Parts: sequence; structure tokens; C-alpha cells
Amino acid sequence: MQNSINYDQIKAAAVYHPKPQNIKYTYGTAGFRMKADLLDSVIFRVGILGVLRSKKLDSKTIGIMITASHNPEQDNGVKLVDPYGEMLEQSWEDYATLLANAQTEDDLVDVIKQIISKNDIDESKPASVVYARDTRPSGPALVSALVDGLKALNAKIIDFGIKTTPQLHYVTRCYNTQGTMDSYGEPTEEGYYKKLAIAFRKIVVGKPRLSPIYIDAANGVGAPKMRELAKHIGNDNLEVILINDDYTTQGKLNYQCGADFVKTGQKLPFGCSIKYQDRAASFDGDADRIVYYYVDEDGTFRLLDGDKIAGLAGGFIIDLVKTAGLEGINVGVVQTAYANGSSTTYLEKVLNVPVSCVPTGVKHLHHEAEKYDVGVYFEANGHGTVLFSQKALKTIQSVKGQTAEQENAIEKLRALTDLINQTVGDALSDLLLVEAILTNRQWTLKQWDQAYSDLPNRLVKVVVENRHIFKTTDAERKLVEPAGLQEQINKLVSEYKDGRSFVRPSGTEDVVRVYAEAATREECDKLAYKVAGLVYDQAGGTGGKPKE
Ligand code: G16
Repeated sequence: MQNSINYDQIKAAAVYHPKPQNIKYTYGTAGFRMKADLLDSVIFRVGILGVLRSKKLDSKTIGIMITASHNPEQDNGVKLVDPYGEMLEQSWEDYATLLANAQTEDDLVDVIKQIISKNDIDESKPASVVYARDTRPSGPALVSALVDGLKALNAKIIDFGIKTTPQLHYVTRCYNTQGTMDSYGEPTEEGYYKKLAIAFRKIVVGKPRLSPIYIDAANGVGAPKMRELAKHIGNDNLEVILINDDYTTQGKLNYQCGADFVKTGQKLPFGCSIKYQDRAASFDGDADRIVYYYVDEDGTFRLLDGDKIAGLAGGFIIDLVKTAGLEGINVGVVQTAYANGSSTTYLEKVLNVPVSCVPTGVKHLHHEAEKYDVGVYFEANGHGTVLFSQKALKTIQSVKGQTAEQENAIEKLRALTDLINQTVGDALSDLLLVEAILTNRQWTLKQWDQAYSDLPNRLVKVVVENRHIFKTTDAERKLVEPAGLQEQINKLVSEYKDGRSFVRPSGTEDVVRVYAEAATREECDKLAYKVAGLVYDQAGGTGGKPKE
């Protein structure tokens, strides 16, 4: 039978993708991510896992994205996408790790058999996988490894080409909902642009256009894709000026630019010389994150990060829900420990919305947001979206307004459900969401910024011998191991007004992250670097000790 699994065929293919000795792979915050030259065997095996997952889920199409998003250009990575565009179910991450670490071809076959038997997978079911990659130079070779893995298990293979990560999430959901009541859209890149552009035009109709938006595309895949989206939207509705859009010259991706650089460094990206009253935003390397910024009259850099976007989107949606008379629809916001203390206070005390805090990683935020009728989730780093529950979608689709004002609010809510990529955080869709809200409110970035003032905050990376010794609890806000370190951090924090700090191992880079906030910039930086120094001294810091 063509669909059933031929173990000799797998072994024969696996010989060309041997696992390097002495490497332990882990499925982290966003899949496997590391130096690209260590990923060949991992990606081959991820292909195998995608096929098994598809067989398990009655031949639904599984998505696979080859990207390392915000990481340096020499890194790459891979993640699996479940049928409705959500991240791979967490219990399967362990299988990904097991497959990646199987040393020999025989070990690999053993793990495959184990997964099949544990999950009662019918080997004879057909399987289908759609994949895409970002613009990294290592992409094509890794795609070959992936295709070898998919072919070894005779899957139906759909090559979606070079895309943003959210486009791959979108198309995965489209394939699996095609021809059903929940059809998410046309499973093409063109279908994606059309859906977003139509929705955007509906929301801004009749409103004066805002000034141009400068977009730093991190020299990544977001550049050509934003250009395409802008064509569909039309200059009359949104004027986009792209900077850092050189996605073909090697060495430029994410280098001194992009959302991560801007958020971490709290400064303008390279090549951006905006003036007072200009508006700007940065994407990351695979266009799933966005942050906004401007400079004040006195030249001070002002960042509008994921927290600010959550506040803006939450406030707008709450107003629309109220105006539409849909009080039965509840709205909630999900954040992580990185959320600025002032943003949480604003959401809880001013917008009166419930706020939950979960560990870093879209997979955690997404699931928590599903608990609300409308769940707004954003990480401070600019990764996030808004989810509408089935109940909310049905109500918004079917309800009729009693007044013109109500009808107008309902129309806007309807358009928002199309404008927002509900499968995952999406820089292009989030850009349009922010632009749509600002156009409706006729707000400048400064007016948006005035909702609340961020507590000064600082993120520091510490390189240690083994970041896996760091274990956290309480949504990553407390360290359990190394023993005793949290007590010392608490002592430092207590010395600073409005001080808060936490330490966690990154799941995408080989570093430990230190976050701190405090009442003043000076105090915040002192706290951040003292905690970073503590981590460095007590947990095997290597390279240079982080300095202010
Ligand atoms: C990925 C995840 C995000 C996470 C970020 C940093 O982003 O999708 O949820 O916030 O990594 O994670 P960590 O602190 O564990 O390294 P991206 O944009 O790089 O895919």
C-alpha cells in the first residue's frame, strides 16, 4: 500500500541525514532553533513527525515552517503547525525531541514505532504536509532534508515557498477548513492579502488617512510580503515606506534592525532617521512580531510595544462590543511576565478587563486566550493577536443592530474578525489592526502612548555554561533552581522603588534572560545589571560579564 510506512525506506533515507554525535536537541519556545549547520537531521525527522501527526489527525494537513525568526542569520529553526493554524499540541513536542535525538537509523525506527503505538495511529492513512521557509541562506538545503523526510513516508507535499510564518499558519488552516462552515479563506498567498485588504478597507472607510508609516522589515521576508499587501490595500488607504527591506544581501537579516533589536535596545533601528511626528514600526525576521515607535519633540525615543498594542486593541474592541450592545461577550487579555507593570494596571483598572499571566511562548498565550469570548494576547516583544470564540463569531455574524450606531459597530467587529490573523501573531495583520484603530480614533502615536506610562524596563542576556540548569515556576516569575538564587534576587529587588525582576532561560537562544523594571531609568538599569551579575557569578557565566 502506498500510504503505509516502509521502515526500510525510512532507514535508507535517514542515512543521508545522520544525527551529529554529542548533541542534545530540545523543542523550545518555538520549535527547534540553533546554528543552521546542526539542523539537517532534525529537519528530516520533523518531516517524519509531521506525517505521523497528519495520519493521527485523519489526514489533516500539517504545517511546517523553517525559520529562526528574530535569531541571527546563521541560525535556523523549524516548527510544526497543527491543522487550525495553532502551534503543535504540546504533548507531541516530546515526540519531536525523541525523534531528533535518536542516534542511529534503528533508534529512529524504534521511536517512530513507539509514537505510532502510543497514539494508535493507522499507518495506512494518507498524510499531507504544507511547508514554507523564510529568506535565510540555509533555507533551501534544509528544505531538501525536510522533503526527504516527507518522501520517506510517502506524504502528499505542498510547497508554499518563501513566506512569513503567519502566512504558513494561515494557509494550514485554510486547507483544513476548505469547503466547511468554518472556511478560513482561500489557501493561497493572494487569498491572504485579499482577505486582509478587504477587511482593512471596510474598517477605515470614510475616515481621513493617517500620515505614512515607516516599516523596518528587518531585511527579512516581511519586506516583499508587506510590499505585496500594500498593493492590495492601495496607497489611498495606507501609505507604507519600507526601510531595511534588503532581504537578498547576506548578513543583513535582523542585523541592527527589526522588532527584537528595537525592543531590546530601546532605540531606533539602523537606517531609520524619523523625526518628531513621524510614525514607524519594526517587524522581526519572519514577520510575526511588530513594535511601533516615534520620537518626541525633544528627540526622545518612545516605544509602543506588544503591551501597548494589547491596550489599544483591547480598548477598541471593548468600545465596539459595548456600542454594539453585545454585553454578553466577555473580553480578556493574556500577558507574560515581561508585561510592563503599568500595562497590567491599565488593563485591570482602566479597561476593567481580566488579565492572565502565562509562561513565554505563543503556545501558552494562545491557549489561555481561548478561554475568553474575545481573547487579546500579546507578548511585550510584539508577538500577539486576538482570538474570537465560536460563540463570539456566531453572535457577531448574526446580530442585527437596532440603531445605525450599533450596526456600524457590528460591521466593524465583523471586519475585525477577518482583519486579524486568528491563527497566530502576525506583523502584517497586526500592523493593519493598529492602523485601523488609529485611523478610527484619529490618534497620533503620542496620543496612543498617553494611555499609560511604562515603568522603565531593561532586558539583559547572560551567557552561561548551561542554561538548562535554570528552572522556573509561577509563569516564569520565580526561579526554583539554581537553589537560593531567587532569594538573592528578591533581596536586590527590595532595594528599588517599584522594583521587579525575574530570570528565565531562553527557549530560542543559548542565553539566560534577565528582566527588570523600576521607578526610574537609572534604578531600573542598576537592578537589571546587578541581577545579571548575580546570575553570571553564581551560575557559570561565560564570555564577558554584562555591563551597563
Ligand atoms: C519566539 C516565540 C515567542 C517568544 C520569543 C522569545 O519568538 O514565538 O513567543 O517570546 O521566541 O522566546 P525566548 O525568550 O524563550 O527565547 P520568535 O519571534 O523568535 O519566533
